[in-house]
Amino acid sequence: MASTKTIHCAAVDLGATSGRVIVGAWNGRKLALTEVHRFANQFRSLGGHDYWDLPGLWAEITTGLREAKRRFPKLASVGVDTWGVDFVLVNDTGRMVFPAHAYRDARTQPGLQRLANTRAALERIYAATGIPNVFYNSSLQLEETVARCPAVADIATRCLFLPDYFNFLLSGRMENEISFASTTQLLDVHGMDWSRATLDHFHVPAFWFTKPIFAGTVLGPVRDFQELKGVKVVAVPGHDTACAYDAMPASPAGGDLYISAGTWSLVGFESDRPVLGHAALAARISNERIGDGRYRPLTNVIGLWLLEQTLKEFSARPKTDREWTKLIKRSALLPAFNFHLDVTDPAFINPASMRAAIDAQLKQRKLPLPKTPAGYVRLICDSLGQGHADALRAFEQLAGRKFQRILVVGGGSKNRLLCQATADASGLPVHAFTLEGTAVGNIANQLVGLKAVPNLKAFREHFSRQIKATIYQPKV
Ligand code: LFR
Repeated sequence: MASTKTIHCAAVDLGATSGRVIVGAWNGRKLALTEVHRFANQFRSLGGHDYWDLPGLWAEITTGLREAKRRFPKLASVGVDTWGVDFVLVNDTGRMVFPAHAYRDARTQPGLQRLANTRAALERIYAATGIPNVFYNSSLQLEETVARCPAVADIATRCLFLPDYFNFLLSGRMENEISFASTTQLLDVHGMDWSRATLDHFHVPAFWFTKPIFAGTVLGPVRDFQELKGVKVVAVPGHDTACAYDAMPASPAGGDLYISAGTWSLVGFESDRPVLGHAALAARISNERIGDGRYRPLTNVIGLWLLEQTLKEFSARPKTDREWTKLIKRSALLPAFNFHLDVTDPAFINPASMRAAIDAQLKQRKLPLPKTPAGYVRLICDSLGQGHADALRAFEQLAGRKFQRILVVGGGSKNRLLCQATADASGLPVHAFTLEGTAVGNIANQLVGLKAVPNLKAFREHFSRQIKATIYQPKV
């Protein structure tokens, strides 16, 4: 039975370039969102390494939660999600004993190469974890940390991934949550616990982890925070992409491919089974988990990072939504290039200049360079659309599925050039939902944890009725 009382839940949603605190008001049928706080996020370099500013993030989270409580005094709960893979090493009292590195730090490059060159190990690890060899994997990060700073194995007793760490600061409970655990390349793809063989391979101490909990677990009340007395901390899917997928107004019949389009484009679907084997490894399919332990096989396409980093270099870059729309309009009027960028180029991961990295690839391929910001936007959006379509084809072939629609949420849903390019390259209609999908999924899981909604399926049914898509039909 739907409750008639309105319930307020706060989603803390941290992305690599921005964070927000959004309050959802659920009246038993509809969800209304209010953004109460938004802030920029970035990693900073020190002595050649990249780090997150955790005290700064915590200050923003607490500011946002105070504001949430001030505006919604009956605030029932809070849930935290962040980008994947990054972690904090702590001791028994929860004290941070090692600085939190940012996943784009180049320290994992030697480990990445080593594994790439060891075919047998690579295949064994993929068979065990369902996660391909990607530069940001927590496995490679932890391997480097333990190898370069061996004393850490003595002083750290626990590895908390970022949402786990913020959940701990809020509730006092140290847990590892399953969706986030699945991004690490350390979880057993066939079970719900860590892969001992993989931990051993990377020399990562097994005692740093506990068996992951499922999303929806109520961790307890907020502690040490007078203003938030009585607010419950609910473990939501800690991985932002898992939250975004949970918000998808998917057809219950299946047949929808999902894209969470933000800093990265995460192209994937929901499944009861992982997609494994040689071809899946070659196609870089990541078998990440939904908060209930089921699978969301996905491919990570470089995403709007490419666009944001390129435009940063033009003084005339758009700053407001209106300026963005104008630039996209101008780009859409340009003739399409008769080539695409190779969006899998590792040079795009963290270059000093993205524009120079793009130009270098084009020069090397003896292709002409775009002349204006609009030209870069056109080339980037068309290339990302092609990257989305390539991922779709790999899934259709490897998972034996046929997709009927592509659902897009996240910042990229507002980019009509990107959505149209995706429709054209894939030959499928793209349904774009301009909503904070990640926050919606975060809140939906809190509602299930609080038993205000029986399950995510029921939430989706209500929510699908509430939102409208902009539909892009394929032109070619
Ligand atoms: C998106 C995301 C991706 C993950 C990447 C790195 O924000 O979480 O899913 O692959 O960031 O963690």
